[in-house]
Amino acid sequence: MSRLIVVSNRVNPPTGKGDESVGGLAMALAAALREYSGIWFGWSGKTTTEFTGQLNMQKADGVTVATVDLEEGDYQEYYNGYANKTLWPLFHYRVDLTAYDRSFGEGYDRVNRRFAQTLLPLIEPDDIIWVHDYHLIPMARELRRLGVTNRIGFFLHIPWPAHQLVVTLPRHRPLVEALFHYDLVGFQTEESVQAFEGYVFNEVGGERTEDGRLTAFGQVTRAAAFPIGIDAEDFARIKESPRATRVYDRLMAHSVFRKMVVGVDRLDYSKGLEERLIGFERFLHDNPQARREVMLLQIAPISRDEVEAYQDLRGRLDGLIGRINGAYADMDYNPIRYLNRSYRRDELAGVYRASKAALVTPLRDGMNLVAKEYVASQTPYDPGVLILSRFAGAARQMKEALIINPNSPEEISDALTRALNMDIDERRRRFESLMDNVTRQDVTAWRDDFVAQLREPTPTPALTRQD
Ligand code: ADQ
Repeated sequence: MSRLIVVSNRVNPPTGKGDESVGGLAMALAAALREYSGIWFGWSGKTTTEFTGQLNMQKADGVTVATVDLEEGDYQEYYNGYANKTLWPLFHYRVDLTAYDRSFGEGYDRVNRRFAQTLLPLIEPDDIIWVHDYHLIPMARELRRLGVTNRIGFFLHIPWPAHQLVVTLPRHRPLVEALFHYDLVGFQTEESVQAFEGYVFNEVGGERTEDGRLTAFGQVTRAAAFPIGIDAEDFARIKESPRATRVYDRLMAHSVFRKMVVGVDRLDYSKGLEERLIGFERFLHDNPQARREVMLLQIAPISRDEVEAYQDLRGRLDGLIGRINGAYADMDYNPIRYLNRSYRRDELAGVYRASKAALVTPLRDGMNLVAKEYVASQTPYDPGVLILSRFAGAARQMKEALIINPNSPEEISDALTRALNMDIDERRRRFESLMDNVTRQDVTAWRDDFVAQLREPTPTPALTRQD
């Protein structure tokens, strides 16, 4: 069988079987690479004064890892610049935060070119190549320029935005054209596929071929939705682990007579943290009896702290939480517990299980794995309730969650009231349906589906698989 080469900005393989510090996605990709004896290629996370193109090869838990260092200027323009100050905000509908500097785009293209040149000697004729996420959209074009004819697929982990947002980018055409160098382009949702097609048909006069593919720029590609999942089996195991149980017991001991609501997100403006806190404030305001009974545990590890918009958000959150706690706390009660740190997956499973409800309220999100992890951590006899934003890709599949508009404090407040008063039969019914989806569409199904379709020499028409 042909080898698989995974390309992503950061390379993060587990160090061993019981490594609970690594995310579920990294575990799933590492498992695929072990199965197909492949290579994981990307940035080392280190910068040097000058780019050397030197490959660092390592074996980590059965996976061959190949990394390259970046030049400091590359890192600023490609990573902090085009990826995180241009594409990330724009693709999350934040035109107000989008930087349109030309130098960022140049740095982005340069790094993709350098990645392609560094990867080239490792590619064998039968390998299939799977490129991940918005940092690396031009990778296939750069590899093709170097003569690579292998099958190359791309998966976008974040939303593809509406046509009118894409065209605010000064160089939107080359960016979209770059996607046509892939054999398969995967999105999280059917909505993203349609938005992409909307651009292709209306902006550049592209067309659908008879076999369901897309043609534009004199090229052909195939676009389809592959909703990502979590490693549900692994979560079923870790939620029973001694560490998860210890965390659960500790939280329950401190929350007698109190109901805990949880939020877990990277500290990012796309996650709707401010709106969530304002919704929780509204809930406390409207429900005096809840004031000593309900607390929100918000875990938000600091992310992309070199980018100003993230520093600003952090400052605003500190102020907002201070205000709410100042107004509603008592000598032995704090409504919001706020933690800027990371936890292991088994610890998070214990936290989720101890929470009567989860607030997953992004303003935009490709999928949102926390929603799925929360469900997978519940016990069938006393499950908690998931409150989920309609703007998370996950809302397309998780219809039995309480679906809300995160911009509305009233909807958040009402959903909390409903979740915390929901009878056990309704909670079980909703949980069973959600859990069924989380188990069926897990990360292994996602990965195997994508790889199988990428291998296929003659593509079949795009499938619609949202439910
Ligand atoms: P993210 O924006 O990072 O991912 P999400 O899908 O929620 O968002 O994944 C976050 C992951 O980080 C989860 O596995 C979560 O458990 C973990 N995490 C969050 N806070 C943590 C903490 N304090 N400690 C430890 N772990 C923590 C991007 C897209 C999403 C898409 C994923 C996968 O933005 O829309 O679902 O990729 O495709």
